[in-house]
Amino acid sequence: MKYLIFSDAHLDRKEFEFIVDKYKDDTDVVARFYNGDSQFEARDPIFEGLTTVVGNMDFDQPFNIENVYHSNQDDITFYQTHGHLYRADYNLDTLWEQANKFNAEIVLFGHTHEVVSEIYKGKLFINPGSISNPRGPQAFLGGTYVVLNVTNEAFEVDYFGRAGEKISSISKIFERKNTL
Ligand SMILES: [Mn+2]
Repeated sequence: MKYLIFSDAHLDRKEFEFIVDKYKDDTDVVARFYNGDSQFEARDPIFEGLTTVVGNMDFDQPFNIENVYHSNQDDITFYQTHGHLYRADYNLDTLWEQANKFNAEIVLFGHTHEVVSEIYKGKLFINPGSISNPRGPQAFLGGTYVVLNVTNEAFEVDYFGRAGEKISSISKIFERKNTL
């Protein structure tokens, strides 16, 4: 099945809505994760159907700090948080420790606005980058998001640009047997 993962829109409502609309009728997409820092109100209808968390620039109280999501379809557990509370700027260890409390094998975060997809100590870490304010080596792409495709054998992390075009150069495939 597929999982939409995007983050750090920072008031770019038009792009946020473009991404949600693009996948809203895709029945292969079983969950839609937004990793924080929209700067929209938590009750904003834009979040309908999304699993979301609070970012350091979200000052509305009702957002969750973290979410644990188990997919029965793929028998995997996701841990989602923005990252500012777990030292995502510095390394993946603090995030790893937190995700491991919930036996999550996939860790979703944002905050740094930098693209990350790697297996670290048996967990797949995904930062989709920012859709509106990218930083780091992939900033020249102008903004990115992810569609994760899970099969019996693999995690396919597909990156897309703001116009919905696939970016093959940074998309990756990981074997599931390499995660715990
Ligand atoms: Mn941010």
